[in-house]
Amino acid sequence: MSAGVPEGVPEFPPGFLWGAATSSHQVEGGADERGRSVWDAFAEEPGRIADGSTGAVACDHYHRSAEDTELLRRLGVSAYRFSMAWPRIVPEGRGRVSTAGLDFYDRLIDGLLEAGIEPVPTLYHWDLPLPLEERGGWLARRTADLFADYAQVAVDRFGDRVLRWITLNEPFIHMALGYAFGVHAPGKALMTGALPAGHHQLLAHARASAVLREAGRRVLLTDNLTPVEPLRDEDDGDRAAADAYDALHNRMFLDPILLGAYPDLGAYAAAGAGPLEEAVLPGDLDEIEGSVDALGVNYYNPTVVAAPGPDDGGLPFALPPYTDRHPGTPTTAFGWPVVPRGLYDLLTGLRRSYGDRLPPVFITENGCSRDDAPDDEGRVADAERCSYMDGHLRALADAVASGIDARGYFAWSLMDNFEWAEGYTQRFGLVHVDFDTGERTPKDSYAWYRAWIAGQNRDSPR
Ligand code: IFM
Repeated sequence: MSAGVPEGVPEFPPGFLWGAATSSHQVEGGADERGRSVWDAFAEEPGRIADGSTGAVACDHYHRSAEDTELLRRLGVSAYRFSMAWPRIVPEGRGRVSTAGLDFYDRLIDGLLEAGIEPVPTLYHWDLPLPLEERGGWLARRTADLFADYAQVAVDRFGDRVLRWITLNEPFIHMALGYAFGVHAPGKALMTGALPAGHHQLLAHARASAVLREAGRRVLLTDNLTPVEPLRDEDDGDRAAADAYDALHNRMFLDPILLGAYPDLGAYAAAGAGPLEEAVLPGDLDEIEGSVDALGVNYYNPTVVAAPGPDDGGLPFALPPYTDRHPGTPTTAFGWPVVPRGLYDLLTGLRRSYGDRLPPVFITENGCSRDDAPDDEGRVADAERCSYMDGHLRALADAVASGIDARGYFAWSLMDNFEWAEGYTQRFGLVHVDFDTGERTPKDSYAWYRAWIAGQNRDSPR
């Protein structure tokens, strides 16, 4: 597919938000002008990041936010999802507030509003202030209260201009990769001992939600969700493993909010699921239930699950390549399967599971990585990304046509950035970033998305 105007663009509901997303640690840089986070310390440990890089400079968005706002304005988006760095606003994680940090987000928000773009901040996208990690991080219940204090600081300062707030980004991925498997910061490999880090994030979300609602703001939690299927439909072991995986990845972070209870994690008992029961205190689930006004959904791919083998560390599942069940499925540079229909399956599956309890949804991330580089004329021809977005947006349109109340879509990402443990080796941007010079080059997908948005109704946001 070329970067021309997409054909037959389906109409989305009036007021649907068209956006792009980033996160603080992945784009901001300006590390000397904020407190240290877990990711600073983690990336400095040899061998943690694929290319040995850090997020100290990243896209230097901290010093180039006006230029990036202009890129968003020219893209034609109606909303921008970014995250606030907790260590930039509250450098030690509690106590002293940084005026310079607040001023930075003031400038960003005001610039966005002047450009006619709704700011949609995420309060926490994995960059925990390092002093809090040294006191237990998300394994410590107290972190939930400190997060609510930080939410109060943010809403006091920005609540007059920001309506929609996302509390946390992808608590499952943060728990699993950061605390269970140790491949993300803070690098702990506790296996099921990580479960309290999930519960404390949900508690933090609920307490911050109460603060934001008290200020009359709307609250989202963004989950990374994946439709799950067994490797072999007829195999009882694979089906049980798929259920166990679904309970952990999806339902552990949805059921408490939408149903007021954790799913059955009995399959994890052999691996030791007890820590979760110990972490959940009376009253916690009452606080968590109903704590969102809308759900943020990050969708990248479906997951195929098989019965575990002896090398699966006592966990009740194994994760074979998606292509073991669906040979020939194309993959991104990351190796993730490209399955646009999975977005439709995911959203309609959520409605089947939660019925009327499913709130409106915003797709808060969707995108693909690719080995992008400018050609001799300086053009970045990323036809696969255009095709990826086209397929996913059409699947989303089908979901909307089937009755799903979807109210926005945010492309991940506005620009290439620090892709966590992969460093700068995985490029997800609509805009190419030269990490030596900081130079931004809009890719073909940027023009493609601009054309797609231009074909849509741009009523004021709901
Ligand atoms: O870059 C990440 C983002 O920080 C969280 N969701 C998935 C993206 C791609 O891996």
